[in-house]
Amino acid sequence: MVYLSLGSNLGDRYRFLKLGLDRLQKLAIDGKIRCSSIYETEPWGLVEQPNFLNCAVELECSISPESLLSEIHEIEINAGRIRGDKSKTVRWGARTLDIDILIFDSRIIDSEILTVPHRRITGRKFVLVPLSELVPNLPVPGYGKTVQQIRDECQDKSKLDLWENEKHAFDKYPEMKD
Ligand code: A4P
Ligand code: MG
Repeated sequence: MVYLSLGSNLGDRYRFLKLGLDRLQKLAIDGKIRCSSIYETEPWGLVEQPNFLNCAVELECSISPESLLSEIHEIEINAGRIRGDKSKTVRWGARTLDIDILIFDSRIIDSEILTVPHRRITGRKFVLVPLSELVPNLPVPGYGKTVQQIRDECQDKSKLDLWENEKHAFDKYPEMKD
């Protein structure tokens, strides 16, 4: 079981999230994903940029974490994201679609290209609030705490609200919320 975080703060943010969800659904073993509510969130890190839409997703997949990372990069590129050219990209800056691997089974990975659980998972409400909707009692590998415990202890004060158009969000994915 894999848990991902999706974020967008450029252009038609909801369309980019849906594009990501569509592509992730194709990667899932049974063609199903479970998605949290969508939240409108204040930018974390680099604050002078537009608000994000964020959500978390659960899926079961049979590929390796490294292959999943390549698939994710391809999905991001498909969503028009520019990557790799440092003159055009800014760390923590605005993006059409960002997908991060939060948790991959009980794996703990710290390689040059991949850190799992995500190295900033404990400091970000925009990740922990949606994720705790899906799996509050899941222990986060290597932390000895559940998602909900980490969320409750998180000091991040950035503002986060259910997205006002959230009620329309899952017209296309009625099965996805539970
Ligand atoms: N990488 C290592 N571990 C992972 C992982 N677990 N999942 C590597 C995904 N990628 C991982 O990422 C840089 C490299 O990290 C990848 O190529 C991969 O090999 P990137 O997406 O190219 O760069 P980035 O996203 O600009 O940097 P970074 O440090 O990953 O930023 P974050 O942590 O993704 O933060 N505020 C709000 N409210 N909502 C947001 O969604 N997002 C960010 C981006 C900042 N502020 C935000 C939000
Ligand atoms: Mg990222």
